[in-house]
Amino acid sequence: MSLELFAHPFSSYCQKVLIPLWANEIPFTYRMIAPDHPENMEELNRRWPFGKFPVLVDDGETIVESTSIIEHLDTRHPGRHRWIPEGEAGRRTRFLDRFFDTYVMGNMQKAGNDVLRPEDKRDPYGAELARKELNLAYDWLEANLGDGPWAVGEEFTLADCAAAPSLFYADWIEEIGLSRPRLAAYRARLLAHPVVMRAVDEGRPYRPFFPLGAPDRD
Ligand SMILES: N[C@@H](CCC(=O)N[C@@H](CS)C(=O)NCC(=O)O)C(=O)O
Repeated sequence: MSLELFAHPFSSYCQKVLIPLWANEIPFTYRMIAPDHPENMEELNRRWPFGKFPVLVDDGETIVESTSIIEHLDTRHPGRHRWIPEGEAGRRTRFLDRFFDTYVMGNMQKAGNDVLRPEDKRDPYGAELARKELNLAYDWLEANLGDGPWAVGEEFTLADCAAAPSLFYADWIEEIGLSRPRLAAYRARLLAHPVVMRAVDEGRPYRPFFPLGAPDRD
Protein backbone atom coordinates (compact mmCIF):
# COMPACT_ATOMS: atom_id res chain seq x y z
CA MET A 1 0.00 0.00 0.00
CA SER A 2 1.29 3.47 -0.82
CA LEU A 3 -0.69 6.52 0.23
CA GLU A 4 0.27 10.10 -0.56
CA LEU A 5 -1.62 13.15 0.63
CA PHE A 6 -1.24 16.50 -1.14
CA ALA A 7 -2.09 18.94 1.59
CA HIS A 8 -1.18 21.94 3.69
CA PRO A 9 -1.35 21.97 7.51
CA PHE A 10 -3.26 25.28 7.71
CA SER A 11 -5.97 24.21 5.26
CA SER A 12 -9.31 23.43 6.86
CA TYR A 13 -10.27 20.74 4.33
CA CYS A 14 -6.84 19.12 4.73
CA GLN A 15 -7.26 19.04 8.50
CA LYS A 16 -10.60 17.34 7.92
CA VAL A 17 -8.84 14.33 6.32
CA LEU A 18 -5.70 14.45 8.47
CA ILE A 19 -7.89 13.81 11.52
CA PRO A 20 -9.02 10.32 10.39
CA LEU A 21 -5.62 9.45 8.91
CA TRP A 22 -3.90 10.19 12.22
CA ALA A 23 -6.65 8.73 14.40
CA ASN A 24 -6.31 5.37 12.67
CA GLU A 25 -2.51 5.69 12.43
CA ILE A 26 -2.54 5.12 8.67
CA PRO A 27 0.94 5.66 7.22
CA PHE A 28 1.14 8.10 4.31
CA THR A 29 3.58 10.41 2.57
CA TYR A 30 2.80 14.08 3.19
CA ARG A 31 3.21 15.99 -0.10
CA MET A 32 3.19 19.55 1.21
CA ILE A 33 1.68 22.23 -1.01
CA ALA A 34 4.26 24.96 -0.51
CA PRO A 35 6.45 27.25 -2.63
CA ASP A 36 9.60 25.29 -1.74
CA HIS A 37 7.99 22.14 -3.22
CA PRO A 38 6.73 23.31 -6.64
CA GLU A 39 6.72 19.69 -7.85
CA ASN A 40 3.89 18.90 -5.41
CA MET A 41 1.67 21.68 -6.77
CA GLU A 42 2.50 20.62 -10.34
CA GLU A 43 1.52 17.04 -9.67
CA LEU A 44 -1.61 18.15 -7.80
CA ASN A 45 -2.68 20.24 -10.81
CA ARG A 46 -2.00 17.34 -13.17
CA ARG A 47 -4.11 15.01 -11.06
CA TRP A 48 -6.87 17.51 -10.26
CA PRO A 49 -7.06 20.51 -12.61
CA PHE A 50 -9.14 22.49 -10.08
CA GLY A 51 -5.94 22.65 -8.01
CA LYS A 52 -7.84 22.22 -4.75
CA PHE A 53 -6.49 20.18 -1.91
CA PRO A 54 -6.48 17.74 -0.18
CA VAL A 55 -5.90 15.09 -2.84
CA LEU A 56 -5.16 11.51 -1.88
CA VAL A 57 -3.23 9.13 -4.12
CA ASP A 58 -3.70 5.48 -3.28
CA ASP A 59 -1.38 3.18 -5.25
CA GLY A 60 -1.60 5.60 -8.17
CA GLU A 61 -5.38 6.17 -7.96
CA THR A 62 -6.42 9.81 -7.43
CA ILE A 63 -9.15 10.50 -4.87
CA VAL A 64 -10.43 14.07 -4.46
CA GLU A 65 -12.92 15.87 -2.21
CA SER A 66 -12.43 15.56 1.53
CA THR A 67 -15.65 13.60 2.16
CA SER A 68 -14.88 11.12 -0.62
CA ILE A 69 -11.33 10.73 0.72
CA ILE A 70 -12.68 9.85 4.17
CA GLU A 71 -15.19 7.39 2.65
CA HIS A 72 -12.32 5.86 0.69
CA LEU A 73 -10.22 5.51 3.85
CA ASP A 74 -13.17 3.98 5.70
CA THR A 75 -13.67 1.38 2.96
CA ARG A 76 -10.15 0.61 1.76
CA HIS A 77 -8.16 1.26 4.93
CA PRO A 78 -10.53 0.54 7.80
CA GLY A 79 -9.08 0.99 11.24
CA ARG A 80 -10.06 1.11 14.87
CA HIS A 81 -12.32 4.12 14.27
CA ARG A 82 -15.04 3.95 11.64
CA TRP A 83 -16.25 7.25 10.22
CA ILE A 84 -19.70 6.53 8.80
CA PRO A 85 -22.07 4.48 10.94
CA GLU A 86 -24.77 2.26 9.47
CA GLY A 87 -28.45 3.17 9.14
CA GLU A 88 -30.10 6.25 10.60
CA ALA A 89 -26.93 7.41 12.36
CA GLY A 90 -25.09 7.14 9.03
CA ARG A 91 -27.69 9.28 7.28
CA ARG A 92 -27.45 11.91 10.02
CA THR A 93 -23.64 11.77 9.77
CA ARG A 94 -23.69 12.38 6.01
CA PHE A 95 -26.23 15.18 6.37
CA LEU A 96 -24.20 16.95 9.06
CA ASP A 97 -21.00 16.53 7.03
CA ARG A 98 -22.78 18.35 4.16
CA PHE A 99 -24.10 20.94 6.62
CA PHE A 100 -20.66 21.75 8.04
CA ASP A 101 -19.01 21.87 4.60
CA THR A 102 -21.71 23.97 2.96
CA TYR A 103 -22.98 26.34 5.62
CA VAL A 104 -20.02 26.65 7.97
CA MET A 105 -16.86 25.96 5.92
CA GLY A 106 -18.30 27.45 2.71
CA ASN A 107 -19.41 30.71 4.31
CA MET A 108 -16.24 30.93 6.38
CA GLN A 109 -14.17 30.66 3.17
CA LYS A 110 -16.35 33.19 1.30
CA ALA A 111 -16.11 35.82 4.02
CA GLY A 112 -12.42 35.15 4.73
CA ASN A 113 -11.14 34.90 1.17
CA ASP A 114 -12.82 38.10 0.03
CA VAL A 115 -10.03 40.18 1.56
CA LEU A 116 -7.42 38.23 -0.43
CA ARG A 117 -8.87 39.47 -3.70
CA PRO A 118 -7.54 42.54 -5.50
CA GLU A 119 -9.45 45.50 -4.11
CA ASP A 120 -11.47 46.09 -7.29
CA LYS A 121 -12.54 42.42 -7.43
CA ARG A 122 -13.94 42.20 -3.91
CA ASP A 123 -17.52 41.34 -3.16
CA PRO A 124 -18.51 43.07 0.11
CA TYR A 125 -22.19 42.18 -0.36
CA GLY A 126 -21.33 38.48 -0.88
CA ALA A 127 -19.07 38.55 2.17
CA GLU A 128 -21.83 40.16 4.25
CA LEU A 129 -24.33 37.49 3.13
CA ALA A 130 -21.79 34.79 3.99
CA ARG A 131 -21.45 36.21 7.53
CA LYS A 132 -25.23 36.30 7.87
CA GLU A 133 -25.52 32.69 6.74
CA LEU A 134 -22.75 31.70 9.12
CA ASN A 135 -24.81 33.11 11.97
CA LEU A 136 -27.90 31.25 10.72
CA ALA A 137 -25.82 28.06 10.65
CA TYR A 138 -24.71 28.68 14.26
CA ASP A 139 -28.32 29.21 15.35
CA TRP A 140 -29.43 26.07 13.55
CA LEU A 141 -26.66 24.05 15.20
CA GLU A 142 -27.45 25.51 18.63
CA ALA A 143 -31.06 24.34 18.23
CA ASN A 144 -30.36 21.00 16.55
CA LEU A 145 -27.14 19.54 17.95
CA GLY A 146 -27.87 16.58 20.17
CA ASP A 147 -26.64 16.11 23.72
CA GLY A 148 -23.35 14.88 22.40
CA PRO A 149 -20.56 14.54 23.07
CA TRP A 150 -20.19 14.42 19.28
CA ALA A 151 -22.34 15.51 16.35
CA VAL A 152 -24.10 12.13 16.14
CA GLY A 153 -23.95 10.87 19.70
CA GLU A 154 -21.17 8.89 21.30
CA GLU A 155 -18.97 8.15 18.25
CA PHE A 156 -16.62 10.64 16.61
CA THR A 157 -17.62 10.45 12.93
CA LEU A 158 -17.14 12.03 9.51
CA ALA A 159 -19.46 14.83 10.71
CA ASP A 160 -17.02 15.71 13.51
CA CYS A 161 -14.08 15.59 11.06
CA ALA A 162 -15.92 18.28 9.06
CA ALA A 163 -17.09 20.19 12.14
CA ALA A 164 -13.69 20.54 13.83
CA PRO A 165 -11.80 22.66 11.27
CA SER A 166 -14.91 24.48 10.07
CA LEU A 167 -15.99 25.66 13.54
CA PHE A 168 -12.37 26.30 14.50
CA TYR A 169 -11.87 28.83 11.71
CA ALA A 170 -15.46 30.11 11.42
CA ASP A 171 -15.31 31.36 15.00
CA TRP A 172 -12.40 33.57 13.96
CA ILE A 173 -14.62 35.20 11.32
CA GLU A 174 -17.84 35.47 13.35
CA GLU A 175 -17.61 34.56 17.02
CA ILE A 176 -20.06 31.90 18.16
CA GLY A 177 -20.46 33.93 21.34
CA LEU A 178 -22.12 33.41 24.68
CA SER A 179 -25.63 33.16 23.24
CA ARG A 180 -24.87 29.70 21.78
CA PRO A 181 -23.53 27.72 24.75
CA ARG A 182 -24.24 24.28 23.26
CA LEU A 183 -22.32 25.05 20.06
CA ALA A 184 -19.49 26.77 21.94
CA ALA A 185 -19.13 23.72 24.21
CA TYR A 186 -19.11 21.41 21.18
CA ARG A 187 -16.34 23.49 19.53
CA ALA A 188 -14.34 23.38 22.78
CA ARG A 189 -14.76 19.56 22.99
CA LEU A 190 -13.60 19.21 19.39
CA LEU A 191 -10.51 21.34 20.03
CA ALA A 192 -9.66 19.26 23.11
CA HIS A 193 -9.71 16.01 21.09
CA PRO A 194 -6.06 14.85 20.79
CA VAL A 195 -6.05 14.42 17.01
CA VAL A 196 -7.84 17.73 16.41
CA MET A 197 -5.35 19.35 18.79
CA ARG A 198 -2.54 17.97 16.63
CA ALA A 199 -4.15 19.43 13.48
CA VAL A 200 -4.50 22.83 15.16
CA ASP A 201 -0.90 22.70 16.42
CA GLU A 202 0.57 21.74 13.04
CA GLY A 203 -1.28 24.71 11.50
CA ARG A 204 -0.12 27.11 14.20
CA PRO A 205 3.07 28.35 12.46
CA TYR A 206 0.95 29.48 9.48
CA ARG A 207 -1.49 31.69 11.40
CA PRO A 208 -0.13 34.86 9.80
CA PHE A 209 -1.69 33.47 6.57
CA PHE A 210 -5.18 33.94 8.01
CA PRO A 211 -6.63 36.66 5.78
CA LEU A 212 -8.30 38.72 8.50
CA GLY A 213 -5.51 38.24 11.04
CA ALA A 214 -5.78 35.28 13.40
CA PRO A 215 -7.10 36.19 16.85
CA ASP A 216 -4.82 35.71 19.82
CA ARG A 217 -6.64 32.65 21.19
CA ASP A 218 -7.21 28.91 20.57
N1 LIG B 1 -14.77 20.63 -1.67
C1 LIG B 1 -13.35 20.51 -1.50
C2 LIG B 1 -12.80 21.86 -1.08
C3 LIG B 1 -11.29 21.92 -1.04
C4 LIG B 1 -10.78 23.34 -0.83
O1 LIG B 1 -11.49 24.34 -1.02
N2 LIG B 1 -9.51 23.42 -0.45
C5 LIG B 1 -8.86 24.71 -0.29
C6 LIG B 1 -7.90 24.64 0.88
S1 LIG B 1 -8.80 24.53 2.42
C7 LIG B 1 -8.04 25.00 -1.51
O2 LIG B 1 -7.66 24.10 -2.23
N3 LIG B 1 -7.75 26.28 -1.76
C8 LIG B 1 -6.90 26.65 -2.85
C9 LIG B 1 -7.67 27.02 -4.08
O3 LIG B 1 -8.91 27.09 -4.05
O4 LIG B 1 -7.00 27.25 -5.10
C10 LIG B 1 -13.04 19.39 -0.50
O5 LIG B 1 -13.94 19.01 0.26
O6 LIG B 1 -11.92 18.85 -0.52
